[in-house]
Amino acid sequence: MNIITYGTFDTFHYGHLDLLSRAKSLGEKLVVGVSTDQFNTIKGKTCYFNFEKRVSWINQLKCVDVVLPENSWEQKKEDIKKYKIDMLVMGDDWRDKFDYLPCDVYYLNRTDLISSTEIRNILKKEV
Ligand code: C2G
Repeated sequence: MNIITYGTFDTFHYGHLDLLSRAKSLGEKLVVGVSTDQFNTIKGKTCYFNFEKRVSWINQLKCVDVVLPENSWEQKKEDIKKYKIDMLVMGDDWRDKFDYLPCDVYYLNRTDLISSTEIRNILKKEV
């Protein structure tokens, strides 16, 4: 099974890693779309680290097979076709949001007590 997931992965942390490793365990190949800085602006998200840095972390992960830029909400359908995706996996903060897509969609429990927002706030205080 080919799995896909998407994320910003700012201040990469164990919540992201547990999501990605659980997603990979559901199939043979894991494709990860990393939100570009421009797309994060559309998402209304500000990042502490830029796209190049965030992609570099994901590229180093053993559980990840393909990394691609996420430029828009709409590209998921093309990605699913291009990479012959069987299942989209997301954390359950996205529950029901992607059920319209032409593949299985599976929402995994988010990891508690850790978030990029909290880490960013700590980093900002340190400056
Ligand atoms: N996540 C998690 N546990 C956390 C934090 C995040 O399981 N403590 C999961 C999220 O549910 C998501 C993935 O890790 O599935 C990436 O989280 P973000 O980097 O916050 O991604 P987001 O900004 O939600 O972007 O088109 C989809 C969007 O690009 C998702």
